[in-house]
Amino acid sequence: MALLNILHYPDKRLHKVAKPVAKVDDRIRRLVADMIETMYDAPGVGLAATQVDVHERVVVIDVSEDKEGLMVLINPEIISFSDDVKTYEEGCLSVPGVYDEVKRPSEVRVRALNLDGEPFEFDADGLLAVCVQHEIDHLNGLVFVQHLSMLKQTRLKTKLRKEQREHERV
Ligand code: GNR
Ligand code: NI
Repeated sequence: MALLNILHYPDKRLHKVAKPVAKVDDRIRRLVADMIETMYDAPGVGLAATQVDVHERVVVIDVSEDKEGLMVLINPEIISFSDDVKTYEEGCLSVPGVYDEVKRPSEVRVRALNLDGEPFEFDADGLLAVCVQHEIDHLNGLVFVQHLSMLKQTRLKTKLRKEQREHERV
C-alpha cells in the first residue's frame, strides 16, 4: 500500500477524460487499495483516479463517519437522475480550502463494476448522491469549481496561482 500524490487545481491533468477499465485485474486492485489509503489519510469522503494522475475510470467513496461505508466503483455510470435538485456546499481534495454551493440532482441511480469485475446498481441520495456525481465529474475531467460562475473561476485561478508563486518563493 502507498499514499498517492493528489493533483491540485489549476492543473491541466485534472481535465483529462479517464478511459474505461477493460479488465479488473491485480493492477486495478492495487490502484484501488492505494486510493482507499489516500482517501482516508487526506481525509476525504471520495477520491477519483484522475486526482492521483491515473486516467482510468476508478472511484472510491466513503461518506460514513466510521469508515464503514466504503464503496469501490469501476466504470461508474449514472443511469437515472431525479428531476429535483439540491444545493450542497462542496469541497474537493484537489481544491483545498475552497467550498462553494453546487446544484445537482438530489437522487441518482448508479451502475458500476465491483472489484471482481461484476456489475451492480444502487440508488443514492444525500451526500452519497453529491459525492458520486462529484467523482464521476472528475473522471470526465471536470472539477466542481467549473460549476461556478466564470467570474468566480477566474478569481479563484488568480488567487491560487498567486498563492502557488508565494509558496514557491524561497
Ligand atoms: O472530501 C470531500 N468532501 C466533499 C464534500 C462535499 C462534496 C463533495 C465532496 S468530495 C471531497 C473529496 C474529493 O475531492 N473527491 O473528489
Ligand atoms: Ni474532488
